[in-house]
Amino acid sequence: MPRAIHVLNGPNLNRLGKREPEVYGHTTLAEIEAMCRSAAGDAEVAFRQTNYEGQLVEWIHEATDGGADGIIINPAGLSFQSIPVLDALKMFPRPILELHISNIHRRDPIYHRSLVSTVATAVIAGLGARGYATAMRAMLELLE
Ligand code: DHK
Repeated sequence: MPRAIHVLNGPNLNRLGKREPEVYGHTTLAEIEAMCRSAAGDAEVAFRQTNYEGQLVEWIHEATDGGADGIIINPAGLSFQSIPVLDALKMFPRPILELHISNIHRRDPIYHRSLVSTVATAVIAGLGARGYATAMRAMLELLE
């Protein structure tokens, strides 16, 4: 059975490409989705983005109930203050890879303490947009 991997993106990531290019680069979210799908091989990929906390929670529930084999999540600004997202991820019993395009630990201290990192299997930060392809390859290895 091909694996099912859900790639979930939080607020403002729909603006990638023109949003603070000095921090996030020029790659758009559509280009990142294409990178994920190509790195996934025959694995099924659900690729989503929302600016709404509740929607992200519901997609995590869907991944939990729908039997996703793994979640790759860039919670963006929700990483640092969303207990609902944290609580939803606590109910997901399979690998979770947290991803940040920028190295959050080299940035303003408001970006240093991610709540999601307390439940993530691993964290990737600072590789730019290509971090998504790295996360996909890592997830496929974790699921072998
Ligand atoms: C994206 C955001 O929107 C910020 O709020 C995060 C993350 C960093 C990123 O690097 O992908 O803190």
